[in-house]
Amino acid sequence: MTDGLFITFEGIEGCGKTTQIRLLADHLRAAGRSVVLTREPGGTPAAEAIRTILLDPAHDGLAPTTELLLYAAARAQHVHQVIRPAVGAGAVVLCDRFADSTEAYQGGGRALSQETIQTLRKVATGDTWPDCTILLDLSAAEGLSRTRSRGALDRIEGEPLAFHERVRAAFLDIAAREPKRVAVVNAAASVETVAEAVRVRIDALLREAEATA
Ligand code: Z5A
Repeated sequence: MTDGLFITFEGIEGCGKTTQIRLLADHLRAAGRSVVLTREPGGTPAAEAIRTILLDPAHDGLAPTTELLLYAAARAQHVHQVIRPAVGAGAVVLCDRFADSTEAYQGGGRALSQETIQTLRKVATGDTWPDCTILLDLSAAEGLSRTRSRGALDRIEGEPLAFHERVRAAFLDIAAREPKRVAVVNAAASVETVAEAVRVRIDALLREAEATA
């Protein structure tokens, strides 16, 4: 049994991750691949319970360090229970957000120390790391206008525009630092144009993985 692939989708809220991850899952399944679709925070019953705490606007007094620890705890369980076993069994794992979100939101948005964030990342993920990350890049104003038209905001969506602009800048910094892993896709384009850009990138990655297997 050869290992599968671990692919993450990242970006500010409203950038279209949920839409695109489903379209890619359909494309890969139609090509006969075994696909596991999952998300963070969440993906297991315990991690989904942590998600409820994290996104509940009633917890508006949550300290940034508490938030960071909860995201890390949810991730540790998710990696242990879902991601690592699925990749080991040969599946393509598509994950809506992963550790780059912590660097962008808790690092860029909340200004927590990079050293603490990276230390916790290693504790939570061990040697599990994405083979490829699709960064759906969109202006914070456009992303917020897409999500705000949906109605009630969660605890993080309710942060001001400047917070979301810092998050976007932090994502772009990661992409500049790791251009081989992170593909930046213009998320302001139509759903179909974005989906085609994602498919081209992932199909190339799968061909590459097969050639080296
Ligand atoms: N978070 C964190 O702080 N630290 C961490 O370590 C992790 C997460 C892992 C999770 O919320 C929150 O946790 C998130 C970051 C934080 N912050 N917030 N808020 P979530 O999972 O509930 O929310 P989200 O990840 O931000 O997703 P979202 O708001 O649901 O957006 P999306 O999945 O990226 O987009 P979408 O649902 O596919 O599309 C949004 C709308 O835009 C929808 O009406 C679509 O029809 C529309 N759309 C999609 N694509 C297009 C295009 N191309 N053109 C026009 N309209 C479009």
